[in-house]
Amino acid sequence: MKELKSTHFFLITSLLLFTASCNSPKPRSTDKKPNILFIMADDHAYQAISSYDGSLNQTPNIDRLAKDGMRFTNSFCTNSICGPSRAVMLTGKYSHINGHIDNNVTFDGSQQTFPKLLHEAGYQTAMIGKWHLKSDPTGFDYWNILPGQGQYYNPDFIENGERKRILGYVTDITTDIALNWFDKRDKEKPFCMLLHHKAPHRNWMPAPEYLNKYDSVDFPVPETYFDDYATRGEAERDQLMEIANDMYNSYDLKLPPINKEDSDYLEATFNRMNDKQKADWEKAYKSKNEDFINAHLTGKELAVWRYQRYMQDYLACIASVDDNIGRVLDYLDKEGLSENTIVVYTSDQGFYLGEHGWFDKRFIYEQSLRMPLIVRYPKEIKPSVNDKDMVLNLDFASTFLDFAGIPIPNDMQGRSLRKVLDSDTPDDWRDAIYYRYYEYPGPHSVKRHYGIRTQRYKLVHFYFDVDYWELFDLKNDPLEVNNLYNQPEYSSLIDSLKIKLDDLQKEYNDTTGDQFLPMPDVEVENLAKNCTVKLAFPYHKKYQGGGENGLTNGICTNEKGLGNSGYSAWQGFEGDNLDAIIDLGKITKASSISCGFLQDINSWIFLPRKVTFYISEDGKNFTLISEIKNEKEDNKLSVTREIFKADMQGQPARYIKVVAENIGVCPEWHPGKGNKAWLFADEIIVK
Ligand code: SGN
Ligand code: CA
Repeated sequence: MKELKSTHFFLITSLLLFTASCNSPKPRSTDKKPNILFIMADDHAYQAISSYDGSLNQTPNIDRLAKDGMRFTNSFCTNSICGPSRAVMLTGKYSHINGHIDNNVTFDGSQQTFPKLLHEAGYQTAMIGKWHLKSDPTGFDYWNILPGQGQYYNPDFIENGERKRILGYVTDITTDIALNWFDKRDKEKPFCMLLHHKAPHRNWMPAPEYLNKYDSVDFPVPETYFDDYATRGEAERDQLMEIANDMYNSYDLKLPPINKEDSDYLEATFNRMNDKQKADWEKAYKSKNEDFINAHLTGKELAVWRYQRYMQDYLACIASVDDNIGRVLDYLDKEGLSENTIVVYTSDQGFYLGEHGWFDKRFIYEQSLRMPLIVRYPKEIKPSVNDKDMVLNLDFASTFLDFAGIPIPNDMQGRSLRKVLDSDTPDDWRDAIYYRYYEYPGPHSVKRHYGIRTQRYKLVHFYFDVDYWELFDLKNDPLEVNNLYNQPEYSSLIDSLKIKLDDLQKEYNDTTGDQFLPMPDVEVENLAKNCTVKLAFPYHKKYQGGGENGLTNGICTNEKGLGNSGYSAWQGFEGDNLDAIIDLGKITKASSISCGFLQDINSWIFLPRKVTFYISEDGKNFTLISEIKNEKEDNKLSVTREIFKADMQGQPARYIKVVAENIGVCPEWHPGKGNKAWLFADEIIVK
């Protein structure tokens, strides 16, 4: 638009154009459409990129991009967790609009996404690496993705629907696949590639060549590592993401396992290595682990050691990411593609590297809210650091469409960054960002919250099972340890921030904040309530569904809540049948008996193959009263709850036996095929 500003004629024409199609991008019909290479790592903290902060590591290849492009320091996500952030990027819409509020949801791939719009406009589109949205990718000519979180060593990939295991290290393989696709692509068409690395996601397994890279480095311990969360609330105190307390010894810290849970966790990652890989791995950790064991560390020293080990592995994973970005940039140079390709480097969110004592993300605080963002496009972007404009992952979709000359749909909620990238930020650029996090109850137990961040302040409300606010002054308290919300002198500031928050919720249509709350469990009166239960196979201690007599405690899952209820009422059996005898206490003439079962295939939970009900007067001789086969055995419904019910016709009985047959192992078509399947039972109800 710059070249048009000089004459009245052009000014008027451009104004007319502007009013005719408010949201249309600047057409540059003479230009060749730019290619788009959207590189994303998983959980890559900006603290671990040397152009942001060189105190931890060096990332020379990511820095190459930063040197020639625009690097943002105020780039943020709207919901700091993997699946939701990716869904926001694809759709240009907030989680409450695109529906992907947390990692439990299956992405609705039928909705509008920027790859689909680019594809319709003649782009060749490819999605390679971590996807994590559960449904198959849509809008891509080619996709080759990791199932779920993916594995570091010898990962499985699903190539346009076909699953294969590939020998090697995930970051290298992901890059190989990308370069291979570049070679084979139709060179007449512009491309858009989403190149999404798994690394450096938990459990931070470095490549063989980097297993000892940081052994002799002593990383600076963050100032807030021993944060006591004073002035803040339950959410900060009750989270389960402390390096000192919540990491597994073997799985996370690569020490010898100390209990069964620890070794079970490790098995899934270690057992897929081949002999050579296992030998390299054991050799690399052996002597440093021995040193650790002999040192008998406790207390703060142990906490610091755990931080150091975390940093060594996490940063070693990033070393491979950086090398592989170098390979891709070299390829673009060699093929003459660098000039006409927009290269983006980002992460799905930020990550804690010991700040507040934490790993993981989820909170609205700076380290997990802020995403690294570097954009290189020599044709339009001058090398610079943008440390003022607040930009969002919500803006990516509109930005890509704008650069490609495709009209930006009115229902996208982000704004194109094109002018910002041209160092010509619109005067009405946002002065506050809106955030909401939902995944609670859930992994790491970070409570639900929403809030806003302005250039200087952050206002947060934690809700659902708590109700409190926080205010931080980022200028005077950049470490966010001093919650000012309850200090009277801030009350008028708080009022004005609440108005702003309210305005943003209206603007983004997030005005029914409780629509995604998990449904509370319900209480059901019945004859079996509070009766004792004897199980032939124990329930798994992770999913206790009320414990010992949980199947008769009267507490039932809410049918609308299902998997979203946090599994509080479900009792889980891993690979085993539910085989329960309940004692009604006296001979009773009941009319019916029922039990509810869950299917949640993404969590490897399947309905039973069949359920059999028996009755007995003495607890020894049981009579079969009903055998119910699962009519939907072959269904692939992602989440469903079925009640299996038998008619007792008033026959006298004191004991009732319920046997629900676990399908055993995950079926052929399932990503977990061959692994133990879960059976989840709800309440046994006798009426
Ligand atoms: C797994 C990890 C968590 C992580 C979530 C979400 N545990 O559950 O530490 O927070 O994924 O990560 S693990 O034991 O399986 O490694 S996300 O990237 O998908 O959002
Ligand atoms: Ca992530």
